[in-house]
Amino acid sequence: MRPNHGTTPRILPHLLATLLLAAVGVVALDAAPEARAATQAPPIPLDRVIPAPASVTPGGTPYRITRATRVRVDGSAEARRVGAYLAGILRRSTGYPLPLTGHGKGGIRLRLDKGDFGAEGYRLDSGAGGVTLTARTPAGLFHGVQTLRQLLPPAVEKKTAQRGPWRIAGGTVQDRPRYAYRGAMLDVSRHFFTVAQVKRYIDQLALYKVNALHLHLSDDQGWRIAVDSWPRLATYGGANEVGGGRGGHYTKADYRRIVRYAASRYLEVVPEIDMPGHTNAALSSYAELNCDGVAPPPYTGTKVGFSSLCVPKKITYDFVDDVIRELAALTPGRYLHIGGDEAHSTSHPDYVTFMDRVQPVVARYGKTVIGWHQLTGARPAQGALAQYWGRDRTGAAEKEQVAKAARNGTGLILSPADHIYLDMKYTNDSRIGLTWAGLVEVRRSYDWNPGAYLAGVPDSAVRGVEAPLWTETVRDSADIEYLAFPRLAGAAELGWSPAERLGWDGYRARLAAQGPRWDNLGIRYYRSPQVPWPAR
Ligand code: NGO
Repeated sequence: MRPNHGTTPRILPHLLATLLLAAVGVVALDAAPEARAATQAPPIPLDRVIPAPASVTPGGTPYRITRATRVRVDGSAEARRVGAYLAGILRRSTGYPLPLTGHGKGGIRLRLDKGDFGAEGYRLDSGAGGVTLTARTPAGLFHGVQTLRQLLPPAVEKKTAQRGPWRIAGGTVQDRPRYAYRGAMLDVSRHFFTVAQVKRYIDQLALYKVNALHLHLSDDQGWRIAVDSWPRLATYGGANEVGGGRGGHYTKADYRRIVRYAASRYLEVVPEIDMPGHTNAALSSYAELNCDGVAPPPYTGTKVGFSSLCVPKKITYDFVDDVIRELAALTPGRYLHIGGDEAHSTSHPDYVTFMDRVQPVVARYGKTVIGWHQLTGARPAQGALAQYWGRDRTGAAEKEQVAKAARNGTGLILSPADHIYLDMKYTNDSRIGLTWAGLVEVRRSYDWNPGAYLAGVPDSAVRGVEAPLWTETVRDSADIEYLAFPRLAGAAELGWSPAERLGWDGYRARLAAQGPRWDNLGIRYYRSPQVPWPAR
């Protein structure tokens, strides 16, 4: 046996050589892309982002992420979580370690600052020395992170290590939303979607700075949320869906998981219990809720307007109180949506009575009412929001009723059905979707201005935009993605970007650039012929 001390000197040169080679290897690996980059396309321009940023000042040297880059976060634990989220995305696709640190110079920096950024705005500064995101809130940093993602090559969205170079164009983006409410609705009643499917959609919404997830939790076909004081709502009323499938419901723990996940992506969950119509699932679960005391059978078709809670009965309000109390307790968000659409089986006086009794219950449990715009035909409570779902050709009287309420202080969320109902077919050939509001191709879904959409509505009344996805024909995530993408991106831009940044020609080019990102994220989108998608 050789003495141990003799081994070291002989091995050292080898070790050194190996280390040197490795170092050279690393340098070579990193230098190659740089050489390529010099002769290749410049980095993605700062304004090729959806939603279009409020203001962009290009210029200066791009920043390049390398193996040595650190993600520096000074600020709260929450800001650090946003930094960790960004590093998590970048580590997978770059293969770089990207450690999270609190100090040092350069690199990718996330900082909180008291400046004038608004509740969700941010600034992105990029130059040879680093990229800095600055915001007043972690939500602002998070939205800035989404912009940063879109400024890196689409390969950044892959789950395994890809070749760079990872460059971000030089300059400054200053950005903040036009509207505070930028929502997407998912109807989990017509078809039920699991927590995992909802989380997947939340991640997709977050890409475009959507900040509200409205869950349509009850309808004729299914009751989807556990209510302890009325357990059959979920166990019996939740056991169906359109077409006769098994349905399902969220336990309170499930629902909390959704709320928590949404919050981690800076979305607020807006739960909806649709009343007094669209209530067959509840009426079939409890006979005593019916005026005649007879429970109707479960319903798995797609008709609307045939069910109503029994407005004169006292038990109706015990039921409403219990449901709203339990749901409000589960909901950290500000809003509780009470539906109110298509109450065709409720007389008008009953409808008004019902809304007069139910809106104060929402307030009592600390929430703000949202209702579909038919609520404006009753007496919207102080501070309530009405969600407009009419069409271009909705009658003048109905539009004026909504506009008048808006002038009297009711805020509006705009969801015009012939523009941003994501469940409308794109063309006659679309494999799923409805057509009652018309065929809605990508251009039609995008080409309208929320600020000028309803005549006679003061600017300040428009609180935002929401893209609803009703699910009569939607069964799984592939179906969700086919209808939501690309139209959802346009709805998000209408909610975020200032009016002067909107415009189909610019949008369509930016939209095309999203295609390869969606491919890398596994989003199965509709390749509309109206959009110049790059070849796959
Ligand atoms: C309408 C109706 C829903 C349907 C949807 C289908 C509203 C607010 N109520 O929108 O029950 O599912 O159309 O597009």
